[in-house]
Amino acid sequence: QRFPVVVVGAGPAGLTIGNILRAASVDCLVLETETREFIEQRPRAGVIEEWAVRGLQQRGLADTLSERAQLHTDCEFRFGGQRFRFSYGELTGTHHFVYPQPLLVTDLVREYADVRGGEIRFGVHDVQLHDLDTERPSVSYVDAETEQRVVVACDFVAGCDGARGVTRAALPGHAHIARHDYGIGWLALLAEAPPSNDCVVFGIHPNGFAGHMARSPEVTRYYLECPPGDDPENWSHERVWSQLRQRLAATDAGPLVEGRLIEKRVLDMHSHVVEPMVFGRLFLAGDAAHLTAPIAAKGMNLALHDAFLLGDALAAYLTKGEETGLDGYSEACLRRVWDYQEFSQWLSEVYHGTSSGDAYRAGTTFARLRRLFTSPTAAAAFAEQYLGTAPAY
Ligand code: RFL
Repeated sequence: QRFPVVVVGAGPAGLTIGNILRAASVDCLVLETETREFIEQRPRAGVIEEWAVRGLQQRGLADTLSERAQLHTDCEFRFGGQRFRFSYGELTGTHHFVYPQPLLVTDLVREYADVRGGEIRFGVHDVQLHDLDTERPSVSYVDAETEQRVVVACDFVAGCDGARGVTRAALPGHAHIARHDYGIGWLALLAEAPPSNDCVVFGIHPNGFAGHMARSPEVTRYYLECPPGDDPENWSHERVWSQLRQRLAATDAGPLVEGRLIEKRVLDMHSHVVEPMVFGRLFLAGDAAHLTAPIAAKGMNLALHDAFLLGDALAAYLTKGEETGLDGYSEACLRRVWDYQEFSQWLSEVYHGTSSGDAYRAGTTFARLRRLFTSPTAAAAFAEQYLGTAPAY
């Protein structure tokens, strides 16, 4: 078998690249370890930045999203028992789109496999990359049905298999990986309950951070700061809702609408960045190259940014022999990656400073928060970073 491009991983990054290649009539093969049903239901992100939605629209990938996504223009900080609304939409004229990641993945798989006729293999295992530093790389995998190893020759490999995939491990030993561990855990919850507020809420409280994010009229995501590595079983239904009520309490705030917890998992907050994102014929994209702790809800947006650049660059090279996109790929991605990493680090201090037990950090956290609501310049800078600026290209 031979395909010009093998894409490893059918997440937002891999599927977007596959779709861009198919639109340019470039053949590619997507390999995915999970089943189609599984990836279409895996709950994760929900917040997509406006420039990313425009990028999907330009590539014909956002028809359903454009119809069904909710537009968000405000968020609310709660601290010191009070609520402070932050209208970033008014400040910037742009907004966030809330559209659950499994719906986006469902749309992208359908478009790739059912509409654009792209090849995809689900349930593969033991994916291995070969000869990446030659002009004739290949990828091999064990097929789900036949249990036979299949070798696919290709020109390029797009490594889009997420934070726990195998493509990053194919980098040579001297590859540079910068890591940051926040030393904090978040209990990520999905509640079968309508949202309790008309916008995202960030609760900054001595007991720890709490977050409220609408996902759909029936489902709401909540987060509770907890020790890293904590066992979700330590968090009973009663403890979760009592902590959410305490940490999100504020004068004039409505009651929380409680519901059954349908997801409860602990995420340890850490990030890493691979530099450069390219080795020979392997191009990494999305979480495979840079894991971004979900503090500022940036991961999927970065995955889409990489995918637009890599999809366009591969299509330009394979159809017209243009090399500039591939040559500049890593640098162009990393500029946004580091910008978003820095913002996540800044925001982490806002969320976690007061619960650190350190009176000095608590004092500076409140100073940052007050500045957002007293300095128009600080507010404008925050809004710009929170929404992510449109790419220059
Ligand atoms: P994905 O989505 O992890 O997809 C990788 C795919 O590769 C498959 N795979 C393999 N396939 C073949 N061979 C292998 N050896 C393989 N190993 C793995 C996997 O099964 C999977 O299908 O990576 P991608 O495409 O880079 O997309 C990244 C995003 O998924 C991620 O950054 C976001 O989910 C992060 N994130 C958020 N990002 C946002 O922009 N906004 C948010 O609101 C937001 N909320 C979140 C989040 C991540 C969360 N978790 C679970 C860490 C909330 C949570 C709780």
